[in-house]
Amino acid sequence: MKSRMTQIALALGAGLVGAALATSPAAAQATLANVKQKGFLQCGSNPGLAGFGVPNAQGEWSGLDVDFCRAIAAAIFNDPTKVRFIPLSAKDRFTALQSGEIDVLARNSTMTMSRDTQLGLDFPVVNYYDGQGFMVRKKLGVASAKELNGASICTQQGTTTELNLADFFRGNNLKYEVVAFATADETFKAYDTGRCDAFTTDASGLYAQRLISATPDDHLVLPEIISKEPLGPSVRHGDNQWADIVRWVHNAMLNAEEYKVTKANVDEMMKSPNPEIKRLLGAEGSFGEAIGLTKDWAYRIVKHVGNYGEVFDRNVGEGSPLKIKRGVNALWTQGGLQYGIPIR
Ligand SMILES: N[C@@H](CCC(=O)N[C@@H](CS)C(=O)NCC(=O)O)C(=O)O
Repeated sequence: MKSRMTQIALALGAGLVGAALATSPAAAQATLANVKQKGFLQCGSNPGLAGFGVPNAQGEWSGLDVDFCRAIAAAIFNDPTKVRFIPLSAKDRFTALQSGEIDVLARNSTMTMSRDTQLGLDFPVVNYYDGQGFMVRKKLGVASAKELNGASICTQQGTTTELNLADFFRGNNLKYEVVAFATADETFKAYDTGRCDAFTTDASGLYAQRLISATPDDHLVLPEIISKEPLGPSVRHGDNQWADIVRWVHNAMLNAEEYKVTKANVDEMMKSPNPEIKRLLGAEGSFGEAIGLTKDWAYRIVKHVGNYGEVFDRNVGEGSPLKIKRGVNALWTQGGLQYGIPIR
């Protein structure tokens, strides 16, 4: 049977959508012009994942992915509030991007080859390196995912999680029963109320869901990370200028962290003699104009939103309830994988 994702792609003729965008110059450069004309960015967001994307009771959104969209808005409009967050389920997210309902999808979405090449989409950067893990109740008496033979496992539909789960159990010759739901809320509630022996999702999601458990101390995260989940924003294939903007927004935030340019000191840093900082902040060169923006595009990002480290810390790191370590998301200078491409 064809996967749900392939069915969506075929149903929409996603390959054709991508090809049409790639060959029509008007459509190819349409997103930035369209966003400027609307006066705001439409950002496809997670409706309920603490640390990545979630609105509070007042309708104010927060999260690493939410801040990524604010950074794009800051770069374009010098105003991080010029964003509308569109809540999207895992199942509907790529269709919303293909159909033009949103300008960018920033919703803890794993870049995979089929998503990048068969859905008419592109993933310009990875803003969070993740991997899939398992959570169980301590009283189940299991210390490794390999002891889950015969277990029932709660997971979410339309995700890589479902597919990795099948690979892991098949690869280890274990039996399991999958219990899949449409939303994270339903999935975790089902597990939390005893419907499943285990709950599986991206490790970041395990941290986030544990926070809302009725009894957080009753649960244990198992040591295995069974997949690579490079999470990143995506755009429609064919609009290279828009993909460039998304790519360079992330790189600007990484370079700002590397050169210690922060929300608090960015004005001071405008006077820095360091040529890397001069190019980043637009004191030298015209890198912003080359992507359809202004000279001070990266200054605006850091001034309004902060550098990557600041955004990581307040949403998912030590400054947040999740307290996730930088780990592989540390800068390359600290032994991590986040490596800002040079602005020159
Ligand atoms: N990274 C995986 C999983 C993404 C995903 O949607 N995860 C769930 C579980 S943490 C989620 O964010 N759900 C939030 C919701 O639907 O409210 C993917 O791209 O397929």
